[in-house]
Amino acid sequence: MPKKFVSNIYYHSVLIPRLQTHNRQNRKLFKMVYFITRISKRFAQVAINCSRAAHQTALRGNKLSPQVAALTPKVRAFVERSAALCEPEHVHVCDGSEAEASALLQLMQNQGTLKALPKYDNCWLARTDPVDVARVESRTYICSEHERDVVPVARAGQKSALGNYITPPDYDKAVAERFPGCMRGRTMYVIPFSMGPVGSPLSKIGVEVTDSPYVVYSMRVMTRIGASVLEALRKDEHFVRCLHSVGRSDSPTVGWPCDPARTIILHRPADNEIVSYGSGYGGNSLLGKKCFALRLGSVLARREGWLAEHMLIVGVTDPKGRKRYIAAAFPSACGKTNLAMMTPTLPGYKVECVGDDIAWMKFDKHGVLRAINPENGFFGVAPGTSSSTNPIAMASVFQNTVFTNVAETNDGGVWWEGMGDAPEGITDWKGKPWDKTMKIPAAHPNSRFCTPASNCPIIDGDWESSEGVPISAILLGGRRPAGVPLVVEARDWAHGVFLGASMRSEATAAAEHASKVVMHDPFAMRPFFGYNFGEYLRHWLSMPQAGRQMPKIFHVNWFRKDQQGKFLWPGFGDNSRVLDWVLRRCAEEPCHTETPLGYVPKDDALDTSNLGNINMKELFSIPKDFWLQEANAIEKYFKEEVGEDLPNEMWDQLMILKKNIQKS
Ligand code: GTP
Ligand code: SPV
Ligand code: MN
Repeated sequence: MPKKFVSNIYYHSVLIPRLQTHNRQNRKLFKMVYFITRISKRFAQVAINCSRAAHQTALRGNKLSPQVAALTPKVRAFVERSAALCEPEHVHVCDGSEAEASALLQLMQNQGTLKALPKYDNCWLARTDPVDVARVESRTYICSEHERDVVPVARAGQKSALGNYITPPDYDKAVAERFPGCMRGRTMYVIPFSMGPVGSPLSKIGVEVTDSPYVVYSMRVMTRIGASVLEALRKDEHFVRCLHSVGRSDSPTVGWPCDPARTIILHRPADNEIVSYGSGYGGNSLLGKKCFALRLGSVLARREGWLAEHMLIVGVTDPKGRKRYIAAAFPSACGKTNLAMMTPTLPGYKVECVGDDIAWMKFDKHGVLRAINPENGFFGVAPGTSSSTNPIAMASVFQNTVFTNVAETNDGGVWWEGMGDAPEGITDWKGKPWDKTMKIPAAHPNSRFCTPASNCPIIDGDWESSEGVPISAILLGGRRPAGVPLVVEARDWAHGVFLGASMRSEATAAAEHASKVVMHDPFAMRPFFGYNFGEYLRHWLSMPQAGRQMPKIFHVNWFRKDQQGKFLWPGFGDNSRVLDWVLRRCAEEPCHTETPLGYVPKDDALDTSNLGNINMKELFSIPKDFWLQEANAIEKYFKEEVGEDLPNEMWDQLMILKKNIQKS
């Protein structure tokens, strides 16, 4: 069956033959002229421009496929411009149908991008080029007229830890150096996608053009794509333009073309534009996720008075049947997916999942903070996921899932570190035979599953509600092996914003950082700010307004270790014990006590029944020396990275912290 659709996509529903002929003629002309370039570089540039202009002319008028011609004017203009620039062989507008999905799967198997995992139902394994395995923060840029729009004044003209600025001319140059002709011989897919349920007032639309069928297939899992989105665009043609190419390198990996040496990820918020070249993996290429939902999203959110955050959303029902929703910001690979799908160990508790990575939140007219998950699937870290740590994820991922860079078993299944005992006959993520005596991991630490949210057995009944779910509490947290207590409640909103601003966490494999250093990662947004962090804090500080019910803010740390390097807290399902305390605090139960850092559970207020021996004293200790150093590190960070752009409230909070520690 798929063959028919493959041919449909690749030979019929594309640019009409006349255009192809035109292309060939253009190319001959281009080649001829290129020969002459040896004589004059300048002459060549003129020729390239002519060739491109001819291509553009060919793409205009009635020479396009009916699919492209049927697009709304702005989408069509974007597609035409992208095609003229990238010179694909074909253009295919995605309708999101099952037939299209089957055709993509067939094509990717033929090309060696995917292989079937016969042990499961409609599951697939992709192996990337071994250098294209994580987000590349060092090559991710935000463009604006003024540097200060993007990074705080303290780092003007220098490298900032809070974002990379690129000037408009350099942005244009980066595009011009990479994109012309980059899709030759390939199909350019046009993916109309909605972040959030199609039609929700909180949702936003994007159109991604890409030459990667893997990206198309992943986008149909992670977002809502296709005909319904095109329909929505007929009513309102606002959309974010997303241009993506895996690029071309001199020695492409079979099945995984990419161009790591020239990879670049660009954002121009003022023009609602994202451009990504050279990588096919994760946040680099699934442009709805970090690029749109967070970097552009944070800019839109500030403009329109809402919040676009790197947060999971869960519904928690207590034994009395009271349900509240919690949002939580943890840096990449620090436990969002796990908390979002948690199986509580506390009897009578129920957790339901709304989202595991991104929250778009807005106060409604009753003053309630409402959140939607703009995504439609989970792009979750595989290693460490097991039936003991995250049985819900394990129940979700063995159908309709694409696994990338996990290890393969000889019965057509998958394996990763932490899943359980390694069976015999494993092939590692690079496709090499592997056994447990080897010192290298079988699955890449940032290997992932890409699975539809609807697979999740505990998906919340309101997860697609168009008004969003009401948020009672916001958790912030990171990997802090030392010094930071299990849970601390902020004394008030400004203190909560300070807890977010001063967050730090051990580096993880989700980005290209080499070691496990503890890095500042304010609000878990460090790699995802779309604008000046000082302004971001000001935006958060502006949230409390008359008539609004402000959520309580907490800082949590599941990762504190003892002297022997063992986790002091069992984590995972036992984090429900912390949620229990959080919910009781939301109900204003006086189960807290004051410390220099904020409120913590008073003696015995944290339910540790049946947990065995937990060193609560160490888990909640606030070592004076550590905190003096921490406060100094925060001060240094604020001064060196933010400077004058830091709101005064944050300096005030730092002074309170210092004073409290000194007194302790
Ligand atoms: P991204 O998808 O990169 O944003 O990551 P994430 O924040 O969703 O992290 P995820 O839930 O996938 O967890 C990442 C790693 O942290 C996995 O190896 C988990 O097993 C581990 N982890 C999650 N929760 C806990 C916990 O409560 N305690 C401990 N010790 N480890 C945890
Ligand atoms: C993260 O790094 O936070 C991820 C993976 O969720 S990626 O989509 O690659 O950004
Ligand atoms: Mn996750």
